[in-house]
Amino acid sequence: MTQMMTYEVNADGLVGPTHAYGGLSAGNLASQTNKGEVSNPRAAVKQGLQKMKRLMDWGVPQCVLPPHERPYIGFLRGLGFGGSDAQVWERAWQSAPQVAWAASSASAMWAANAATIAPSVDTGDGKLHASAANLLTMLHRSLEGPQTTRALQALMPGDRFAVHAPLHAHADFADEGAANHVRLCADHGTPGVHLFVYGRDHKAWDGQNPARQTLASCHALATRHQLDPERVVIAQQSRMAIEAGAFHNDVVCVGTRETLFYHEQAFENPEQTLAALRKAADGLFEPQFVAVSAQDLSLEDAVKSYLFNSQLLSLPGRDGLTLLAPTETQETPTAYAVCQALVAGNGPIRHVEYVDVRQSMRNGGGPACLRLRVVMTADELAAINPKMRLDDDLIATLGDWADRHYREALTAYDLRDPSLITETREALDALTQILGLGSGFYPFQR
Ligand code: SUG
Repeated sequence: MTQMMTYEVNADGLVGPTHAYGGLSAGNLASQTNKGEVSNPRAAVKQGLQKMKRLMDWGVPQCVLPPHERPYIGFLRGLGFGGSDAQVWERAWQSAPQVAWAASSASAMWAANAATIAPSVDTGDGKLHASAANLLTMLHRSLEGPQTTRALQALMPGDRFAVHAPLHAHADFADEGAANHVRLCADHGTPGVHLFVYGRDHKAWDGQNPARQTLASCHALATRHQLDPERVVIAQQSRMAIEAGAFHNDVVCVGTRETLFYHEQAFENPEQTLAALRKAADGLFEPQFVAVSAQDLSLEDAVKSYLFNSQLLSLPGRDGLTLLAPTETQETPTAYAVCQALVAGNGPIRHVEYVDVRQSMRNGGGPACLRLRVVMTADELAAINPKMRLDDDLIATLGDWADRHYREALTAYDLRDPSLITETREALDALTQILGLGSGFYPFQR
């Protein structure tokens, strides 16, 4: 039997025009440290595009997910702010600045939190399943789910895709998407093992930093995606990692194909987790575990360098896996030493390259946060919205679009400027055409 070509498609979130440093995420050290800094939206969107181009040039099918409508005036109206759009905006800033900050956040750029994906080879009904995340824990992120669902439907139209709305909006089902999920497999097109990682169960959480992903949501995702229970592993993230600033598991762990690359303090019960993965992979493949010890890299340096928030890629024409790490990894001596050792050794990770996504990193979003991986067969890939797939023309068009519509710098004061409302809507209207998103894609267009 000839096996159909299958691809690990990457869909990156396009950084929105209101990219800013609001200090909105408790437990995310970069977000807290850089609160109030001046941001550079144009540089940010360009850094993202450069990264996407790098993957595209490596032969990875690369798609783009549109930013959401921000400032989100409709959300503020729902909270009772009235008058013209400009008045709504001004009143929100006056009486509830934290809510106004949330309504302006460009956080949908972190596509690893957009959804959890199950490739069709793994699902009971043979469809590719995608569940938009509810992101309930942080106010600014809780606004994303419905628009993300629309974006995923625009990317993956038709019956072969099952795009689900976010899980029920209750704290027990708090879900942060693929940032807490890893799929391992022999080859993208063969059946895989799904590792779901949760921070807390239904009991009260007594940690300092919020644990965002729940056990119940992991179960619910595995069930609605019709995964084989024998190929599912649900593991607890270590409390220590969360308290050290790993607000998502992808800050301390990344995996692809047979390989899981992780910090030894990533899981609450590491031996149990590895044994469960071995068992779930039995008969499919031999998992390769690449652990980094706390002695070689403290959790503190793991969080500072974002080593594990790299993209781990199996690239056409290259032996072994390639790690695309943030520049901060190169600049953190301990993390850089780990990378040097990987390349010098004969483990599964043979290449390490670096990418500058500093604008995103200052909010705690590394290379892996910016992308959602969607394993697709050739037929599925042929069925996606072609206008959301990156090629050199689209890169150039989006670069021009950003030059036209994005500000070079944005301060907290600039965010309050009511002209930002029209400015961002013009940008998104133009983008709707470029990406073929259909009519009424954004709330303000309806
Ligand atoms: O949810 N930062 C995001 C970063 C998300 C990173 N994603 C992954 N690890 N996959 C978050 O904490 C900060 C926004 C601000 O402070 O303005 C923020 O939302």
